[in-house]
Amino acid sequence: EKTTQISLKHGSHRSGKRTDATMQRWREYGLGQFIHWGIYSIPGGGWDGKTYGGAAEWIRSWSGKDAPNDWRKTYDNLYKQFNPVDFNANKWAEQAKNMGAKYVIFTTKHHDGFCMWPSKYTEYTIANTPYKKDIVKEVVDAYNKVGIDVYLYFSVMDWSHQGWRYDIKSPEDSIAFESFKKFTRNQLLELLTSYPSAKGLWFDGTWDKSWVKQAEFADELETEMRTLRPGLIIGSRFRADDFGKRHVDSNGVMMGDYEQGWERNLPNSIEDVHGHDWDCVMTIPDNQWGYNSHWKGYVKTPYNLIEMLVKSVSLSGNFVINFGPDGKGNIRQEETSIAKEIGDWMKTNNEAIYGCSHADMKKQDWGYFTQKGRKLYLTVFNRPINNCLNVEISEKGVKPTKAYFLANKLPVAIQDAGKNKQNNNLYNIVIPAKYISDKPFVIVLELEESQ
Ligand code: JFZ
Repeated sequence: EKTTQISLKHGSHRSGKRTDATMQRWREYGLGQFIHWGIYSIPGGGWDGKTYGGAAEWIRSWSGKDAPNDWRKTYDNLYKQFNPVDFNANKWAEQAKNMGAKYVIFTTKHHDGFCMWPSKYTEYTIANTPYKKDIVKEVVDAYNKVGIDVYLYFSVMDWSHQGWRYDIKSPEDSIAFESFKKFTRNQLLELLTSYPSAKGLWFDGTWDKSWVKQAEFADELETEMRTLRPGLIIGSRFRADDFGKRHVDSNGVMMGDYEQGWERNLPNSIEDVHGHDWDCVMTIPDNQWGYNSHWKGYVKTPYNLIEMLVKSVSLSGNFVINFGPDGKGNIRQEETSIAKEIGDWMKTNNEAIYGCSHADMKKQDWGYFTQKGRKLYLTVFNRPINNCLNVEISEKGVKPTKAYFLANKLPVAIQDAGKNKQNNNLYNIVIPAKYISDKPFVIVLELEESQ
């Protein structure tokens, strides 16, 4: 713990979690969907018969070594053929809803700078493609219609803007970057004004020195956006403090409303979370966000993803699964079937997810605890040979009152497992031997009121 506080003009402006209803709604989502869709979805990780191993949405940056010389020029003209004839925002929204997602994060602009909305601050937008229509609007409207909250992904780094710099080393860089800052502010205010139902912004591409040096500008812009849209939710990845410290300021206090650092990575214990709100964004293959026609390596199964979801909620976080539609607007078969399987599981078990959070219980090897009020949810991934789920109740003197399967409310026996030196609140929840399941399942354990 730090005892002396460094004086910061542009550090965090709050300690502890947000307490308002809008943020509480975010906290209760449990499951979200990420969509990476843009010009990179046309080549889909390959070009001229070559496939590339890196993340497909980064393909423009690989010109040089093994890509054709004019690749960047080719890439920058791809928008002239962007015409996703199969795109149907309502169909995507329906699929997300059936999967059980409560929020979606949609790429309005990735690192290449192509805008999926008709921004008036650049020509490089959807308005100048054969498709013409405002895709951000279609997505926002369709998802809102089925009750899913929308968050706008926005990359600050923009390879298409002549003022973008990785660092500022000369007066020329400085002048160029000033024009870029103005452009960025314009675009963000434009997005917030054009899509007022969007609940928040998901920032990316903020790691370069040029941006890290803009503590004052970014802080003021954040305030301006929050004033324009009270309740707006912004993660920890937007700005740096006076000393260039990101996510968490020089006094160790998180900047933004939730920790955005859990990218393809999960905390392992509640200590890892440091009392922050957080979400984890996860790809289905190893590291592909945009469409890649040739998924290589291990592809996560619905079982893997459900375990990550339950683990996230057990540590009071949200879990967000990425989808990368192709250049025509189709969600690939692999993703569709994963969404369906997760949705089937969620239909039976979502009570263990929505509105649930960390339970103050000793972690057990059979799976994860989540909690809402006096109900504990035991999601079982590793069924013990003896069918006994060990439970230690941390709250002194509190007894479990009943246990039952979430799926059908059939009762499950609670066996007093005695006491040991550390704890006299040990129980076995006994799974009936004849109960067979090929999927993770949930047992509800109700507790007495606190003493
Ligand atoms: C970024 C992007 O570069 C990538 O294309 C994708 O959009 C992803 C969601 O975000 O990649 C990141 C961002 C953050 C970290 C790593 C890769 N991080 O915090 O470790």
